[in-house]
Amino acid sequence: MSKAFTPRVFSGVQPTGNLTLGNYLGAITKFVALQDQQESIYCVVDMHAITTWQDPADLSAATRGVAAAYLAAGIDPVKSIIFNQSRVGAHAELGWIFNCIARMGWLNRMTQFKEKAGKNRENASTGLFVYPNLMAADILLYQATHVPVGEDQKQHLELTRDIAQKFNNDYADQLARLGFGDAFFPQPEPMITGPATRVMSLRDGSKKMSKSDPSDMSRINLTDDADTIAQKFRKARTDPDPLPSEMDGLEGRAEAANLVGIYAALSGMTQDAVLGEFGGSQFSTFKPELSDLAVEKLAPIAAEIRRLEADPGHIDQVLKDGAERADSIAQPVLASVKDIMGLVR
Ligand code: AQP
Repeated sequence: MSKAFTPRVFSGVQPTGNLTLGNYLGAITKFVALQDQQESIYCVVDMHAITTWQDPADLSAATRGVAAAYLAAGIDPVKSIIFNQSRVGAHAELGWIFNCIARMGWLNRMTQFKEKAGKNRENASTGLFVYPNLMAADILLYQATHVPVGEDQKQHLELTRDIAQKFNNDYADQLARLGFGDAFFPQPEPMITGPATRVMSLRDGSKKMSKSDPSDMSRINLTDDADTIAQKFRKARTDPDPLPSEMDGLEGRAEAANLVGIYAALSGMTQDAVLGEFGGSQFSTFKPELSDLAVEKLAPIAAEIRRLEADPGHIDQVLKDGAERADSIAQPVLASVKDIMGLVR
C-alpha cells in the first residue's frame, strides 16, 4: 500500500514584473480558495526570477509587489505561509540534490526552457535550464501534495513527480531501513482548473499573457487603472464576427475564446452561460461589459496593493515571519533527505 501524506498546498509566483490577470486567474484566485481547505504555503520565487537578468532594485520592488498582491487578493498571512524563496536556504540545497537526480534528457524536453531561451540558447543561464529542478525542490521540500498552477506549468509538475519517484526508487532500501515506508516524497497533484488556466495575450491569441512580454498592451496588470483596462480591452485583437451562442462556435477563434474565458473566470459563470448571455453580440458590445467587470473585480485589489506597497516594513515583516515558519517545516525534511542519501550532518 502506498504511503498517505498529509495534504499540503504549495505554489509560487516569480517577481519578474507586474502581476497580470493571467497570474491572478490562473494561480492567485486558487491560492485564496485553497487556504481554507488545506495548510497552504505561498512563495515569492525570487531565485527563479534570477534565472534571467533582473535589475536589483526592480527585483526587490517586484518581490514586495508579489507579496502585496498575495495579501491584497485575500491570502491571509496567519492562515497561510507567505515568504520569499531566497530566505529559506533549504530550497537551494534540495535544488542542488535534484540537479543530481534529474536526467539531462528530462530537462531537454522542457518546452518553457526552449521558449524562454529562444534562439539564444547558448547564452541562456544554466539556472534557466535547471529551473524545473529548483521548482521540484520548492514543492517537495514541504512534501506538498497539491500545486495550484496555470496550464503552462503542467510539464514542470510532471517532472517534479518524476524526480520524486526516482528519489523514492533510488533510495528504496534506505527508506525502508530508516522507517520511511515506500515513499519519502509524495506525488504532488497539479491543480489546473477553471475557465482561465491559460489566459492569452490581448495582442496575439496564440501567445500566453505574460508579465515579461515587451508589450504592455498584451496584458492587464493587476495595478492598471480603469481607463487603462478599458483601453487595453478596446484594443484587444479580435475577429470581425459576433460572439457565438455555443462553445463549438469558439473553435478556431482563439482571441474570442480568450475574452470569453476571462469573463467567465471573473464573473464565476461558466463559458456556456457567458455565451448564453452574449451570443450574437458584437465585440463592440461585449468588450465594454468585460472592461466594467474587470474594473469592478480588480480596482479594490489595485487599491489595496498600493496601500500595502506604501508600507514596505509591513510586507518585509510578513515575509520574514513566513520564512521562519517555512524553514521550520523545511529543515527536518532536508535533514531526512541527507540521512537517506548518506550525507553526513
Ligand atoms: N497567462 C496565464 N494564464 C494562466 N495562468 C498563468 N500563469 C502565468 N501566466 C498565466 C500562472 O501564474 C503562476 C505564476 O507564474 P510565474 O510567475 O511562475 O511565471 P510564468 O508562468 O512564467 O508567468 P509569466 O507571467 O509568464 O512570467 P514571466 O513573464 O516572468 O515568464 C503560475 O502558476 C503560472 O502557471
